[in-house]
Amino acid sequence: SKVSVIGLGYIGLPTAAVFARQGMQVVGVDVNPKAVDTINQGRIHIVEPGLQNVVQRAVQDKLLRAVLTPEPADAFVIAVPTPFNDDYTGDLTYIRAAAEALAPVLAAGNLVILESTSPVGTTEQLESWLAAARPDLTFPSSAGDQADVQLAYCPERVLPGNVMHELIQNDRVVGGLSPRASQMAADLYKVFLKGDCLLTNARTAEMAKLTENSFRDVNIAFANELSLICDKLNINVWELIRLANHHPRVNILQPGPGVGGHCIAVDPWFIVSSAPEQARLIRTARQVNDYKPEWVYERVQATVAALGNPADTTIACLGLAFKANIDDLRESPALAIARRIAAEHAGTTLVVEPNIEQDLSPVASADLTDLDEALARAQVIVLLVDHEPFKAITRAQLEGKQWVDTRGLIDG
Ligand code: SAJ
Repeated sequence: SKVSVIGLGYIGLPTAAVFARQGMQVVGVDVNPKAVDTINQGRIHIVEPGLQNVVQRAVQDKLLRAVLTPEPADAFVIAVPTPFNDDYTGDLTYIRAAAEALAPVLAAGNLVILESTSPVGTTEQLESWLAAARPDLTFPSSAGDQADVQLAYCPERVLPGNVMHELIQNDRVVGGLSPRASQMAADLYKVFLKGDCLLTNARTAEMAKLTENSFRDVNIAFANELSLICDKLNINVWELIRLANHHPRVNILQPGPGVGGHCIAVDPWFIVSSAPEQARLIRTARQVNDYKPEWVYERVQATVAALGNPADTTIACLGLAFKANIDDLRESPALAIARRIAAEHAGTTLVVEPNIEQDLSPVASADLTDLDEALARAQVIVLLVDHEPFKAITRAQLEGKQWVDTRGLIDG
């Protein structure tokens, strides 16, 4: 049977590739002609360890090809972005566009799976868009198990940087709009999945994805709030957390410069906007995490001011990515802090990001340089990301310098 994956990004492309690796015919669909061309040449347009080989092999074996518009298939997997609007509701533009593109090629017997992280109710919304475009077909909300086209919501849970492993090994929540849809979706994932498929309905599956990321956000907020409290009370937060975590039922996460990435900093808002009165803790956690970059910036400013001569002070920002050992800058608090420093600091700002090889610094008016040069030139070091090379920095190298350590690399 043939599967079509719509949206060939961080999730869609690896998913298409692992279906093809199992010998399935896979057609990937993306609106970006450059991505389509790159994939058809057996190459990839995103950074993810282990993906390149699998894509290359699948294209060579003629199991995977990419196209710009959908063609008929047995199953469709939608993995397009869901950004959020100014009012924190989910922006379903891309899902709607995918639905409108795929509706003309839908046929009786098809399964449509939504993987994009979405507000609760989106799979039902997707069904109504498809049903409006195809009045000749029946759908689960009216025809249940007997519907011509079945729909399910199946969130991905993979960790960027470890996608090729987690895609196969992680358990998956599979939520159909009918019991038959859940079963069909589970059968499809079993083609490559070693983890279990846990069957439920679509709304619960949608909420499960949002819940997992909100759980992490709330826990990181707890650590970030502790870092502010400890600063005020003159306690080393890293030591404090280490000690508290010796309790058999306590497991506090690590404070940082804030929460970045396109998932954890976004998904909790989908819960808050659909239940604003009830989601008080989840909203507050978002606010605590969103405030952290501001707090770090103020620390840097105070540190520079204390030295007395801002115009002659060089600041080095270490790390721009949203977390360790990746190149992803989306929603990165480190990038936001570095940009603000570069824009407002009267002296020189240097930035170091070992995972980005480019001549142009993503921070305007700051020089992208290497670690040794930054340590040699700067009087103030701002540690923003716990990249592997930064872990080797010693206190001796910081002799005579000031530093603001958001990740506990020196202070921890
Ligand atoms: N962070 C901290 N302190 C910590 C842990 C993380 O400050 O102790 C920060 C990171 O530096 C980063 C942010 O949180 O800025 C998020 O990083 P992350 O590693 O927690 O998560 P992501 O965004 O890379 O991936 C998450 C994962 N979700 C969970 O762990 C519940 C992943 O499994 C999801 O598939 C992914 O979101 C997604 O796509 O939704």
